[in-house]
Amino acid sequence: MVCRKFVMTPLKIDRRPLKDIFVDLELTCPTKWLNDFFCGKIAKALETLQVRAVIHWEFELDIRVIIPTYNEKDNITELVKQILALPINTQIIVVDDNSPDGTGQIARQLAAQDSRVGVIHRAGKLGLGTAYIAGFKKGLAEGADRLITMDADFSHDPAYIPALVTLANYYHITIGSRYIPQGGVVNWEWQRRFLSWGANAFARTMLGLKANDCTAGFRCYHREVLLNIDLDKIFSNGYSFLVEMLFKCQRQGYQVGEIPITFANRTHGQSKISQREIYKAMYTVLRLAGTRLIPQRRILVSALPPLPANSDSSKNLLEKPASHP
Ligand SMILES: Nc1nc2c(ncn2[C@@H]2O[C@H](COP(=O)(O)OP(=O)(O)O)[C@@H](O)[C@H]2O)c(=O)[nH]1
Ligand SMILES: [Mg+2]
Repeated sequence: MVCRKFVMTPLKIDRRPLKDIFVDLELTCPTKWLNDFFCGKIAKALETLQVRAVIHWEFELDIRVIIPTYNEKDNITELVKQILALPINTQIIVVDDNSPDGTGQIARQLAAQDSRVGVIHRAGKLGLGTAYIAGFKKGLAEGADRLITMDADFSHDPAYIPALVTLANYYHITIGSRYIPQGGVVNWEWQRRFLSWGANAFARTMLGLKANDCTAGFRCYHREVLLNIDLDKIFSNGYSFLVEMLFKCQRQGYQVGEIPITFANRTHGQSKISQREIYKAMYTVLRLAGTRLIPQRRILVSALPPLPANSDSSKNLLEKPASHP
């Protein structure tokens, strides 16, 4: 962990104001705990000298990318490589459900080679929703500030991750969206396009969701969001988890932002979405629609700055990343 700024101002001794002193220190400590400890000790020492100090410190964000996998042996190695090569510092949590094709063993080897990779091995195929929850719990326990979810099959291009994280400075949840201008889908047959579009329209209408792509699995959540949503009370264990999460986040008052992405159909392996998952998702939407009648107890959510209009940062978010085809 890097404590990049250590600023003290204003500085007064015995009520006589000194000139403002700004101290800019580069403190590098391996953990937040050590940082807190040292900064606390310095603050105490200043107090004894009757020096009043305002101390700000800034941490590099701890970003975790959670990748649920089931039979992704042809994708996982390259995906992990591309994520670790991004210009932002990220760690990875692979959640494998004992994939028969050996994805779990490959992930274990990747973790042995690089400490930024972690793996959760589960006994069998327990569903996409519970895989996300397992990844969230591990990431939160390890102190993650931003938790990103994405598919293992390159439908979600890792090159979009920096933009998702930047947009998260202004929103509690950010989504890589297919259904906003400049977003889209390539190489999907019309049936799958229709299914995705229909599921999205159904969920948005029935649940009053404001996001344009409510079924997207490419997301970045603030730590606060996942701490305040009771993950153990999420009903869906499969694909409809994504809709349920978004519904709960919106009801709590969290702000959702979207960046456009081009979603490419997988070239290796097969989709795991089944007819059963589709029926389960429809049931989830209807069940959640019923709960809209029950008033929601609002919690206090953190205030975030508005996205600067027409700034370089907002323009960059809309531009396709260089590595994207
Ligand atoms: N751990 C785990 N991962 C799953 C499960 N079902 C799907 N996945 C993973 O979830 C992601 C999305 O699944 P995918 O089959 O690509 O769905 P599609 O994009 O909707 O066709 C992929 O990375 C899958 O390997 C599951 O039951 N357990
Ligand atoms: Mg996929």
